[in-house]
Amino acid sequence: MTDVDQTPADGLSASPRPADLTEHSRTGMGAAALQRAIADHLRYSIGRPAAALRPEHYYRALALAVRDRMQDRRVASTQTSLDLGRKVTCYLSAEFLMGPQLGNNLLNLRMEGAAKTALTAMGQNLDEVLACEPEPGLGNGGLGRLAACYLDSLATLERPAIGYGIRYEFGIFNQQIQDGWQVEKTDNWLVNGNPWEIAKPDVNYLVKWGGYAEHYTDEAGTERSRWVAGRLLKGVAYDTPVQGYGVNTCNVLTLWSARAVESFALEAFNTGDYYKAVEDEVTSETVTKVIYPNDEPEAGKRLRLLQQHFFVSCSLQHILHIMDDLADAGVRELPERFAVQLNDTHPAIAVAELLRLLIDERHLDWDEAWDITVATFGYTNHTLLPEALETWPLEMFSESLPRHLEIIYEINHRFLDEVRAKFPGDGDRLRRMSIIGEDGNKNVRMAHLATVGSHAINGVAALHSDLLKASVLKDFYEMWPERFSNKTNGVTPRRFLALANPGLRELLDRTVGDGWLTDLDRLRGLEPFVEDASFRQQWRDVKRNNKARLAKYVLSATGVELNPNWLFDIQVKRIHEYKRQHLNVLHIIALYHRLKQNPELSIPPRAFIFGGKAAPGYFMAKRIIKLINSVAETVNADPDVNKFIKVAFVPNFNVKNAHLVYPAANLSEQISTAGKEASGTGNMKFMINGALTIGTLDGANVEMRDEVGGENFFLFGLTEDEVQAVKAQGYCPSDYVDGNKELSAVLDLIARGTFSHGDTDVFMPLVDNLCYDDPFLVCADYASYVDCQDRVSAAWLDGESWTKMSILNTARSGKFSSDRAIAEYCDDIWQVWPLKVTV
Ligand code: 26Q
Repeated sequence: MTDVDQTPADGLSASPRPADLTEHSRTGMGAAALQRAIADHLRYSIGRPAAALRPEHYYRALALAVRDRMQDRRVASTQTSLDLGRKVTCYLSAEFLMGPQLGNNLLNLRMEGAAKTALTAMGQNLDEVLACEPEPGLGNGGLGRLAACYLDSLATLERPAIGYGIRYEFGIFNQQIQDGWQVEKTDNWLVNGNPWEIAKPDVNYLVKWGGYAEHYTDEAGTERSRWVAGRLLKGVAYDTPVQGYGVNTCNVLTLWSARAVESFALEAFNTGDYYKAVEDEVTSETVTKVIYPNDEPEAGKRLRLLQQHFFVSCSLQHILHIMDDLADAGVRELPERFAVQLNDTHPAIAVAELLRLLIDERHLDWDEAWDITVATFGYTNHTLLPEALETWPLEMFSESLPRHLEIIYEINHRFLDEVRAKFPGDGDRLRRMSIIGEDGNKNVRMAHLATVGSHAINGVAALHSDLLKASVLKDFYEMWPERFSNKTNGVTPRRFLALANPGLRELLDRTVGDGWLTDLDRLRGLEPFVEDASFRQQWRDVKRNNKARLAKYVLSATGVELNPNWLFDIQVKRIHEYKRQHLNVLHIIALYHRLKQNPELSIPPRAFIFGGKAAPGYFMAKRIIKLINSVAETVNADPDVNKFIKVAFVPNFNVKNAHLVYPAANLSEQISTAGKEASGTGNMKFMINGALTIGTLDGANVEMRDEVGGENFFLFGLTEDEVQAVKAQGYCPSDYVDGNKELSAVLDLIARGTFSHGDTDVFMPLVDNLCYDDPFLVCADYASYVDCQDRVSAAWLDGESWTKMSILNTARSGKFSSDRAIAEYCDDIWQVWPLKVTV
């Protein structure tokens, strides 16, 4: 924690009121004003008698007081960008995994000291109050958290921005572990209200669905189309302020919530089936009820398409509404005023929706509307996995969005003409590039729609962007090479270093000064201290405390006791076969096997820690969780082995407990099959917190290794090229199993029921999958992985050398700040520039 800051920090101006003890209680940045504000909110907003106040009431009161302080900056930020006619980034994302807000907002306002002082004076403890905040789990994992990191960086870099998304009433399910299995519980994050959001019932838009498209000739004799909806919904805005660090810029996250439409509005609107629409009123609100998990086998759900269309339509209508209010610009200036980024294909329907709004509702002609659309949108791709590329069955699409389908046909027609002109006589290319897929049943390919409708397309790590250009979007790259670029992901050091790791924050402040928090490259200043033995001891002390903090949490959450002196080896991320948590488990079982075979054996002790959710319908992923817990149960209870290894599965991995996890790692597991993980961002969160990585040449691991140096990174496994080659030769996992005694023994232990009380059925599907199919080359990479882990153990024995490598990982992690990533997006794609806000 930094010193108690009673006065506003540099860059954060206070309101034009006396900045002393008489500071205004809505805006004053000092402890005294804040204490008065908390007292006011306890009385006037929460309305509880003093005797009935508990920490959660202080949480809400403090949150409201902090929100008040952001509100002045929020209003000033919008006003400044509108007045000066500055371009704004709109980040469209079906997910924003924001994490708890109070600690982060106090940090960014530089009010942590004031909050501590104020609460202490009121007999409360800040940490206890912070712990009361529920997790707003409006995302699945990497993609949603990336959107949240990018909002933090946009505000910190003083770039005007709006995040647009969905206000899910229920966030991602809470994971419980029962008898080793994942059990899903609904996440009712709004039960006690949400102090951060401001409902804006007057900011609302109508959204159509179903029905049919109609063609007519207007009074001037022009042929036009209109959409006669089968159903109408209303979207209402909820605004959450997003405060930049140490600046006055406070941007906004606007999330849309679905409502039934009042019947007068139904009449005013030309709906196809009025009575059906009225009946549907009760179900309107289900549209934003719950977030869909990724990796669901049955992903093509109509409600999911409705969610996407709903939030996209509201957001675009809102943007056009702002354009209408501008005195100095018409809708034709849209690309000069707004850059709209599509976070994966989930909002890709925006391409057709913007055209519809411009052509059908504003009567622009096609060419004009098309040029505006392409100049406005950018598209970020987050996956190469063919099964994860979004497509919608044509029939469902035409029933749901009939006018959009017509528009997509027109886009496709004109686009394929262009392809024909550039590559004459290449019918195969036309089939490959068409927005309408004909593979099996006809479908709409959302990645093709997003690509054709955008002037800029990017991948999320260098390797991923290269593979994108060489595989799924190869034809498009050949058509428009200048539209493609790479934007390697980043993470915000405010949340994932300063907030999550206060011990390291303090050490860094003392060592390199506090500028690193907004200029992460300054961590390079740590490099000379690598040779300073007393600094290394301080570094170890910080890590040791973080490990003790995590051990305490793991004990309370699982009953497993971990020794903070052991090597903490951690893999936290969504459970997926391509991420290969089972490869990690095979290594643990190999150690178990060695220790059981050889009672004399002594190995450096390690705690293996896992965390992550599986999609509820993902059979294999759920079995991997069961295997981890079963191995944990067996290993932890066996005195022959539990002196050397222990295993824990942290239930319900989320942003809140991630704060405890990343800072406690000695070793970060980034072991996906090369070519499968687009980037990864957890890998970066571990690195900035001083963990060493064991990893494949996949996603951003490649660039992390380039930055830190191969000598400070544990590399193993096939490269992407080698993976392709092995597959081309007809990969046969049993060759690898038969050729490796230890691997055979390990698989045999699982199959024989060693970890399942003799049950030979429960893990059979997993073992069979590895032996006969192994789509992610676990067996092919096994030997290389286990060898590498032996090198890790050897390296751990030299504590001084390990510490040096740990320091260098943090020192050389500057590239992976989301500030660097956002600066690249702003400079290369969005043309959105810094804007100083004064309040
Ligand atoms: C799609 C259709 C229906 C229901 C759900 C979905 C859905 C939802 C979320 C599909 C995918 C996601 C999330 C994907 C994701 O998190 N991808 C990750 O993005 C990170 C940020 O770029 C990368 O670092 C990871 O490599 C990538 O896996």
